[in-house]
Amino acid sequence: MPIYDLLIINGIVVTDKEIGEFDVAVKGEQILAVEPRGSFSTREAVKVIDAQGGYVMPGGVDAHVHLQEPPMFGKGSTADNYETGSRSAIAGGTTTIITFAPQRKHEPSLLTILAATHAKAANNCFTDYSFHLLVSNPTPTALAEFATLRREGISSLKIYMTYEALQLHDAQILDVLLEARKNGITTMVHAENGHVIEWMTRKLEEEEKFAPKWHGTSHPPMAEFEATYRAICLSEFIDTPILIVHVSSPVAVEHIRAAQKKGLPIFAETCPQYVFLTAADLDKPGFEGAKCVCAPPPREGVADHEGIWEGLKDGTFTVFSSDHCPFKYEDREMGKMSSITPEYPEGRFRYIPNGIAGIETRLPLAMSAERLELRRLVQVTSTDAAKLYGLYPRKGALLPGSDADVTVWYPPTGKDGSLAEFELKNEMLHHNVDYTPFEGKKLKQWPRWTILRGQVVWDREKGGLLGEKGYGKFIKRDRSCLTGSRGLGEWKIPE
Ligand code: DUC
Ligand code: ZN
Repeated sequence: MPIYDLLIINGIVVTDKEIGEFDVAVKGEQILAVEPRGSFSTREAVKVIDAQGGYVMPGGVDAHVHLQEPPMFGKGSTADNYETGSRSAIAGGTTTIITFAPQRKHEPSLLTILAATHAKAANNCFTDYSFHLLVSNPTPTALAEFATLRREGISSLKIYMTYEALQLHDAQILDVLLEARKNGITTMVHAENGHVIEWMTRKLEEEEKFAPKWHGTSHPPMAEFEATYRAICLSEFIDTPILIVHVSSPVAVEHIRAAQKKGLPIFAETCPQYVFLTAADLDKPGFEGAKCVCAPPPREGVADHEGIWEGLKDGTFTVFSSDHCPFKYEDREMGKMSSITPEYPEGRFRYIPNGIAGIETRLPLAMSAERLELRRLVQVTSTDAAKLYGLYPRKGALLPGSDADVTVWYPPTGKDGSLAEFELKNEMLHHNVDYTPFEGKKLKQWPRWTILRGQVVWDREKGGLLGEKGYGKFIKRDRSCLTGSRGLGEWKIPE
């Protein structure tokens, strides 16, 4: 009777804390042990993966994913459903995703939304998954449901300071933060000032500026850093943790860093689009710039990217997520081209659905950039996402008893330890989108194998996608293990 169901040997194991020559033993769906190279007998294993010197990491955790959502960010609906989005994740080395269960302004109950989102995901996922509740209508009914959400394994929610369909005013934000605090829920905040964006959009339209590139102008860094600072102040007042999502501007990073230095529980996320795309990508010929319309928009250039990399290196950012929010380019009903009408043949940026695909390219881009020390890369792409959102140590770790979720990368091929470069093309990807905003980027890495709860679900050399739709399951989450109230807020909440 074999002792191990799977052995991963000859790899360089990288976790948030360690890097070294270790072998990984898996029994059933869990990690049994991680021991120095050569510790396990391959004759005692049902299956052996020889990593041949490649990196072996905890499977990616992508905590910012929009799938199968109705129109909310402009005209269109997201192109990926739970099947195609999670399929794409697996092929890019991500084994757990947290998507959004979106409440719209006319909907009173969050529990109804949660049930509807479960129905969309059930039996359709290639990855394990959970949901953040997206709260756009914090009525007394909705707020009273937070306690039940926690019992249902939901320990985070998201709110917006922009988008007409979703925007909360400050008193509503305080309502949400207070209830979140009482229930041990972490609040994610889309921090852009929606009134500034609407004012800018109106001014640009008065000057007949409708092309995609004006989307960037309509979302100035000021709209982001004002809202970021305001969100920090509201969080400090209620004394409860928040995470600022998809930070794009170094000035917003400065506000976050200063708040963290004060000891406030302010967490932050950034995404590949803010280190790999720039405003020039919005200014491509014709309507092409629409392919990179997302919010906040890609910023001016290298100096902005450097400010974001610095925050990733020094720990200001807790997570590096994709904000996968895919819209097809050519689709005139639901995609980017839905903003083109006979009256506006070159489109109208105000109606271009905001969002880009990136669930599959997040880890390969991060690995290929070689900008982050590898333990730090594991932290921001897996371990700290799991910690922040109450999945650790089941996810984001290679500890005995953790789920055996593993990504194995290619070993160096060159004599000097280098890797061959190749060009990213949309045809390599597994999403349901007709383009990638990162087309043509030079990559050096791609996951060789992805393993989810002990099963090889991606083998790039032999069969590609091996996982089955429906193997991915809902994971109940606990409260965050990174956040906690300092109990030092200006305003003490009556018990
Ligand atoms: N930004 C995007 O680009 N898409 C979805 C939502 C968001 O905030
Ligand atoms: Zn957002």
